[in-house]
Amino acid sequence: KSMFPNIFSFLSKILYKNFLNIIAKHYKYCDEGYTLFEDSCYLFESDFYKSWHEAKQYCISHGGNLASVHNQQTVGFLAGLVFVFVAHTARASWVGLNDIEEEGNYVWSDGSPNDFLVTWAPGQPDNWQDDEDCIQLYGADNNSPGYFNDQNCNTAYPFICKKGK
Ligand SMILES: [Ca+2]
Ligand SMILES: [Ca+2]
Repeated sequence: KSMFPNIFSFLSKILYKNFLNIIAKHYKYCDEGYTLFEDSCYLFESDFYKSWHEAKQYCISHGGNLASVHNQQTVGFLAGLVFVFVAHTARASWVGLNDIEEEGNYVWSDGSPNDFLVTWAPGQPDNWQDDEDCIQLYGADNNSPGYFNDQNCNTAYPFICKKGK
């Protein structure tokens, strides 16, 4: 038998593998359960609720962090259709914003810059009873869905994780 068909088969396998690698690099999808928005993947966890710190640990253990937000489009994404129809929750959900270290100095738990002024719900942040340092995004069960509120970090709520695609 001629050796050429074997060589051709060998080369085409290499080419095909390279081709798949190139495709995979250009069209990398989010992990299962995550939803792509802009260049990040978001997980809306509402099957179980966690305190802010536990939620943050959960997100970190899955390769991300609690969600940071850097533009209003992302707020719209988080608060809008996906929030209601993918997460199946109308409840407020933890994001990464907090002023645990210093009262009134809000930072994102993923270390990203605080370059976006979140739209606080009316009367928020109020640091109620001097004990609200973790931030949540209000859902549809609130008068101000899509707006932010400071809440007691130990309270269990749904939460939103974010990681790269
Ligand atoms: Ca506070
Ligand atoms: Ca509050």
